[in-house]
Amino acid sequence: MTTERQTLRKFLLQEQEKSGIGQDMMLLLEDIATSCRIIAHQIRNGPFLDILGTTETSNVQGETQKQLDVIANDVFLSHCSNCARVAALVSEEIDEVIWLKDAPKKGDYLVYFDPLDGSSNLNVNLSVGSIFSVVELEDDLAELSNEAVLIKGAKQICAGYSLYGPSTSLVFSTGQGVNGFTHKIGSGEFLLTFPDMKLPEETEEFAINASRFRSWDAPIRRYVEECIDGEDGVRGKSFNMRWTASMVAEVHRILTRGGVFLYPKDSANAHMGGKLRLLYEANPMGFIVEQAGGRASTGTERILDVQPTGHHQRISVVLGCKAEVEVIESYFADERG
Ligand code: AHM
Ligand code: MG
Repeated sequence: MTTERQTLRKFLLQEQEKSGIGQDMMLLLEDIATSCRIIAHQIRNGPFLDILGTTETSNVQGETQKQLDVIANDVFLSHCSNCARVAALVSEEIDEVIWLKDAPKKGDYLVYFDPLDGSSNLNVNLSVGSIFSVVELEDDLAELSNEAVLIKGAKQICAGYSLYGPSTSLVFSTGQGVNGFTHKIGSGEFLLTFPDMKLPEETEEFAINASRFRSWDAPIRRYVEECIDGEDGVRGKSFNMRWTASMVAEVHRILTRGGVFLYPKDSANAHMGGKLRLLYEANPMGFIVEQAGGRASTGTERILDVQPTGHHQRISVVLGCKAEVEVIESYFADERG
């Protein structure tokens, strides 16, 4: 027996009545959903189209680009440019801010995105995702500058991700909780399958790349060692561990069954500020996690309160179940004395 599920369009129309999300945001979200459907299709057919390999080029981060990184970026750029209210786009794959308007006005949108996160998973047929974030300009802009897009995550009006796993999920928040949709193959539609996603307060599962152990700061070592000590240690309970090398897959798992995800700044990546990018990875995921009742921190402060200093800035990330993130923050506080 199949249950009749709400379509994305119907959900957005209801949201428009309930919480007043505007017509432009609806159109933008539908264009993002279209982008994700196209990217999912390309990934699924990647081996036949011979597009799972790398390109000759590097992105601004100095990372080799996969062919699908470039394809996904082009799809996001063309579809997000449809909405007349979008003033600028910031992509992980493009060095400069892309301005679509000469004289952006108060209320125009800035859209930040990582078109294909975790793309090292492509050749091994594991999950990857796309991440997006939207803020509104607070004033008319007198001139176009990179500084104009350096807006705190707390100002996001919408954020979300698409997970290209066994099925394609679209999860987003416009500031009224978090809802998850699944693309129904053959129908062209995203249907509401995970309404009002919520994180439990506590967890016994953590996710971290443990091969970086020797580079971690003391609070992170302490936290992981205490988890591994299990029932005999100070935490007094057994912990499970997962690492998918795809932040979107980690966050989706945490939204589904709880957990905590850590990609901290450590002695090996400190010169860059960490690994994950603030504007199109940490901020949108932080917004989603908070909207689902969790917490997102650098270890020492709320991610959404960090004033960005660069549009490709990296940052330390600890996010997930509230009580567990607070434990980690308390270890950083102990370290500061
Ligand atoms: P990317 O944007 O270049 O794909 O990098 C981000 C990804 C995250 O999805 C994931 O959590 C992390 O990098 C994995 O890093 P590692 O290679 O240390 O496992
Ligand atoms: Mg990424």
